[in-house]
Amino acid sequence: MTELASTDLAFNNIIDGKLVAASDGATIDVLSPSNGQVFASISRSSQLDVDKAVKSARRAFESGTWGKLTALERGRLLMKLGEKILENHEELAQLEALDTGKPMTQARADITAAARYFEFYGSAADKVHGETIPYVDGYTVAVVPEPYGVTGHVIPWNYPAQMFGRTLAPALAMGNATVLKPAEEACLTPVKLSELALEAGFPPGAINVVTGYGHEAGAALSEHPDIDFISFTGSPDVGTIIQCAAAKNHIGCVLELGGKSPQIVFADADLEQALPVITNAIIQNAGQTCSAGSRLLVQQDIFEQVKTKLVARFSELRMGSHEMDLHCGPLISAKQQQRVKSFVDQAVASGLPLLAQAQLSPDAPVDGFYQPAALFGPVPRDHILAREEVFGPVLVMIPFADEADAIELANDTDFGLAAGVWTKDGARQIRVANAVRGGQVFINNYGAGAGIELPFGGVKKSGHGREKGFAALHEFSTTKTIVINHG
Ligand code: TAP
Repeated sequence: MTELASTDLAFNNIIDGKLVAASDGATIDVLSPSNGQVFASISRSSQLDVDKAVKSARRAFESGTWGKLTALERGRLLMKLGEKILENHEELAQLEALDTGKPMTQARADITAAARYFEFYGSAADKVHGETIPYVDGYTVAVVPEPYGVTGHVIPWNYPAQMFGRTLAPALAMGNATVLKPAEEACLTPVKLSELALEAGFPPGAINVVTGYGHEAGAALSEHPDIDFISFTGSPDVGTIIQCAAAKNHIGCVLELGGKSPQIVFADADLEQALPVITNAIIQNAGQTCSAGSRLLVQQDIFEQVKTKLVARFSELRMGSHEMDLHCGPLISAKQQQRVKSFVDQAVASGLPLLAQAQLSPDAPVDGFYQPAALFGPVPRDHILAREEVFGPVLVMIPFADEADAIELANDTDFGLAAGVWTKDGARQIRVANAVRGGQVFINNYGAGAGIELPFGGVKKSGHGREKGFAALHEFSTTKTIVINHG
């Protein structure tokens, strides 16, 4: 991979195996969240650029270069890309941290995960088999998995490298040709990863990347009449737009739209085990994680005890630039920082107890988008802070009476992505896991979002469909039923 300088970087689209600027040469400045300074630029793609990318994907799919490869051949290419990511691990991690502001430790973990997606789906590509169905005498019926064709992918800014792997690897493993529109705030590693894919031997058109604004390039991609399926991760509002666009083209979509995930702590929980995990689940990536454990439901018998311990933890949290590698980095943008700050300010103004906040390191650059992690509690169940996705490092504590109350409270939300349950009672573990509505439930642990092998997605306003695990291979493919009359 070409060496990454830290200043004056210009990132192009990748269309048909070539690095190309936007057709009209338009660009967008890229800011470092750690210091608010411009350090790079990306292409501001238009409908024309998106159309070129979709046409390139269509050619790759229809031609022998990509569409006719065997599953084994595709799998080998994916695994080769996984190797290349690991070979360039540190450079990619530094770019990811610079672009998103996330601490270096988190950025390194993200690049490892990106590689793991290509390892996992590369080795799985030739293990998705069809089935035969016993039918009328004299007939044989085969059900064969098939790629959709051209898949569109719109991803957010919180984990660009991981999202690149999460959404593209299974689609490619199944033989689709892809067009990706990363978020304009953070799209540098997706561009670099696509360059690595070309080095790994992916043919032109298998992976196209068009950068730019959501309402321009993103809308052009999701509305394009020649895509066959679309995957979106981001806000519920844009999820609605994407689903409407998919409906107009009569294509399917998978939507992952965030959450307000509960961590349920019963009185018999092992707090030494639980509290570090619960803290990490809200401060990881400065709370900009769809599966952040943002609602802490605590049995009232131990509420004061948990509160005291968490106040101590939150008071010790430190915040700084990506290079300082502290507990939290900045938020992605001034807009996101203002959004989270306004939630916090309104909560304080409404009289909610702000129990503790993280401290900004005195060495942090002055113009970064920093917003301290905050702990509130007790928070009334109907307060906006208890109900809306803040997408920042804000944890709300809510007391509950007993198991039935905990389940009712956990489900009293528009969302249903993930949940954590902390109790030593085995029967209760199963009862609560069964009763909580969501895509993932963790008992005495919380690795939500992590685990490439584990199907991930939501119910209710958190979206539908599944990525990760073998479920994603089914999500990014369809089936054909072949009925043979042999007399
Ligand atoms: P979104 O607007 O949902 O952005 C997600 C992706 O959709 C980005 O690539 C965005 O592009 C694109 N997009 C925006 N408008 C589009 C359109 N009309 N058609 C097609 N694509 C479009 O999220 P945001 O504005 O960055 O953040 C707002 C809130 O969304 C956050 O505060 C948070 O609550 C939530 N959010 C959730 C998640 C997850 S993982 N669930 C991730 C990010 C944000 P551009 O960014 O380039 O405009």
